Amino acid sequence: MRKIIHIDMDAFYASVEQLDNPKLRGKPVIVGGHPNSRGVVSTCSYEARKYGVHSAMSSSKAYRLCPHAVFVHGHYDRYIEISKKVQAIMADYTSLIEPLSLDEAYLDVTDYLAKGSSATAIAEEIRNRIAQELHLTASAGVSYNMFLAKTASDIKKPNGLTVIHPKYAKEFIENLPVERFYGVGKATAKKMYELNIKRGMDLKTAGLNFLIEHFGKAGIFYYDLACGLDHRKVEPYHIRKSYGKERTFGEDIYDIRVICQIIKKLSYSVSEMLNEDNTAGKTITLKIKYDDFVSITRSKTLPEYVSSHEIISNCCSELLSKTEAGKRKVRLVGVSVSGLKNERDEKVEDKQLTFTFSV
Ligand code: TTP
Ligand code: MG
Repeated sequence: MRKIIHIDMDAFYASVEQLDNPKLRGKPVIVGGHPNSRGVVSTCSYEARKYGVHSAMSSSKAYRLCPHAVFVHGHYDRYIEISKKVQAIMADYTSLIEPLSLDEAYLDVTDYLAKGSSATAIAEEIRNRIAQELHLTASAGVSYNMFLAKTASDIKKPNGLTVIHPKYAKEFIENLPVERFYGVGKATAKKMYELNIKRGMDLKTAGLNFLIEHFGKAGIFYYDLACGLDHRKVEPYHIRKSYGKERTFGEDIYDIRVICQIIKKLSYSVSEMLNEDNTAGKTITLKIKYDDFVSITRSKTLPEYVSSHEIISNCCSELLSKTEAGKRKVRLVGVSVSGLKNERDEKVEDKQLTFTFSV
């Protein structure tokens, strides 16, 4: 049986802000857009969570819920710096580390356990070192697969460790609400509830065929999870799927010429990113978010790999005509390139830099 650890830093961006500015410690801190901007909350300290503030909430709502909170803009370079230090600590225990974002990683320690040691002891040691060396806290989950380790790390947040022993996994999964299952988003959870599937045990009772019938291929995955099986491996090499950039406007835009200008700029940045990594892609995608927050994407796949900003930009302008931009107000435009070549060559360091910052 494998030994998997999932480590997730607590209120990561907000904790780094509190570390760097002692005046913020013990206070509700909100990292993200300014309260009277149209920005969103990236994250907030646990002191602010008591008021109901959470990630992805609009900053104006966060302000209404917690007017005495301190709003700060993110210091992204600093988060990257700390993230590297956290990963350096983890690297002392295994080379099988798969970072999911700046503040979160899976570790497979199966083949790295010293005699008499345990995955739990390693997880505890990593948490202690993060506390002592970096003055930050992390939560950890330990189990025999990735799904259970990640689910476990959330249970005693902040600053906690949870072990899901194989002996107790069956009972744990049976009682787990479907929305906590890996890959089950809001829409899928709603559909499951409509089918009277509320917990792990209901997924198992529904059976493989029923789940495939209603959820397609994903049904197989859900069924396996419900049976305590997750065959995913901790992959130290991240395969990057796309390069993209997007921009939200201060004011909703009608004028198609302005949107074309923005597309040009975004295409330029995306092209630069592709060239820096010496890669190119075949599929160009334009994303538009209208003023009612509905997002759509339009894509085109070219016969050749491209990285040129002109081609990307021209292609997006063409895709723009397939949207309702100009007839409806637009609040966000995004450009991305996927279907990349050299996909398998990318290293872990690249992954860290691709984590998008949602401020
Ligand atoms: P999370 O681990 O989801 O959140 P967290 O570390 O702030 O809090 P928790 O204690 O619950 O783990 O995300 C890690 C960082 O990623 C977070 O500090 C900020 C950033 N982030 C965003 O920028 N936007 C988002 O919507 C989310 C969820 C996270
Ligand atoms: Mg976190």
